[in-house]
Amino acid sequence: MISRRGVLLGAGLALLSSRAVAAPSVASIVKPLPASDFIVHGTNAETRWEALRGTGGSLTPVSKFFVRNHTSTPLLDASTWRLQIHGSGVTRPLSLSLDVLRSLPSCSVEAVIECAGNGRSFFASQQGQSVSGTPWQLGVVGNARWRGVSLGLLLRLAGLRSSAVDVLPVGLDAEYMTGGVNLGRVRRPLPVAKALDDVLVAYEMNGAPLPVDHGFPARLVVPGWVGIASIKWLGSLEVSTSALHSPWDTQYYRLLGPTYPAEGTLVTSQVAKGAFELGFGATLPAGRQVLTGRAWAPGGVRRVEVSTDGRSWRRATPVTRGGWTRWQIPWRATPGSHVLRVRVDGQPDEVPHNTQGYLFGAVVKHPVSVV
Ligand SMILES: Nc1nc2c(c(=O)[nH]1)N[C@H]1C(S)=C(S)[C@@H](COP(=O)(O)O)O[C@H]1N2
Ligand SMILES: [Mo]
Repeated sequence: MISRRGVLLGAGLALLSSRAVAAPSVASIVKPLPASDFIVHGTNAETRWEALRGTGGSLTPVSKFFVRNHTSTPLLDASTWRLQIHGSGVTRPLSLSLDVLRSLPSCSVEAVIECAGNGRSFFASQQGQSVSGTPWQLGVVGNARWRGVSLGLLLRLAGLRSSAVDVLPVGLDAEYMTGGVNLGRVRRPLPVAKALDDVLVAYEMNGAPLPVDHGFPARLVVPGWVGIASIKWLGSLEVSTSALHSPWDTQYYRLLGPTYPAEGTLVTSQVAKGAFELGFGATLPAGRQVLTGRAWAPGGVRRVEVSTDGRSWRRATPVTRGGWTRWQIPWRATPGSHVLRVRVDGQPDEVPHNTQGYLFGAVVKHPVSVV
């Protein structure tokens, strides 16, 4: 006999699955994730490069910006939200409301945020190496204009001690469970030297309040560093006169492998990369055309070269500069299969293996067919 409860449950599941078809978003991410713009991996969504081809300017529109969530986007109440700055490294602990944060002198920066695992799938497909983690292609990177308050200013307002060494930003999303272990809130120490350099506590993205999936009401933006440094849904900053640690600097974000020291090398800066505004395996019409793409490197891009014949390289022309460089190059495409490559600031053909597949900085082979 089927119980009433069972029937209700069945009806509920049917409703859920029809909703899932109608709304192309995953539960952990709030914004829509149309298949034309994103490839969804679990709680995360990577941007399709071909979806950026038609966009103007150099910024990634919020609607196409990748989302990397360890758990789910939390819906925080801006009226009760506070940013706590505390710890042995400050003399005047602060608790700042969003209104107070917004009333402080602001600055804006155009900067790329990129996941340390961007390009991870190419360790396997190009180098035959197995790595753990989400097999991203090249789409966990985006460029936005961020507005907020300089972290250096906030630390000085809190009475930063000259003996302070580390800042630990903590996110207000749920605690992260993996393999049955609770690693606690997403957090990752940042050296005071970087915190005082160019880091922002951002409350705006591309001229509008920070969207919920990208850290509303405020997040860190740590230019040039791996995405995990840019903690979203920022709740507190512990400032300490002794070194701080979390699983995000002791267990993750270390380069471990045959060419690295036994304890691994901590991942901080990103590496130069480039991508075509084309899908992998895209079909293009034969004849004269213009290939377009983008290039990015922590200190800015110096040289973008493209190969369309598997042998020679030609310089691409920069079109816009900023957090990243949009570039273009003409190509006379002949029918058949081709491998396109873009090389930024002399990227190598291969990179040393690391077990967690971070910083894939080698030139990526991009197959296309021309008809
Ligand atoms: N609180 C919190 N901050 C976080 C994360 C997270 O899951 N929780 N993910 C980090 C990682 S790994 C990356 S790559 C970037 C992604 O930023 P985005 O989702 O705005 O693109 O946020 C970082 N900040
Ligand atoms: Mo990331």
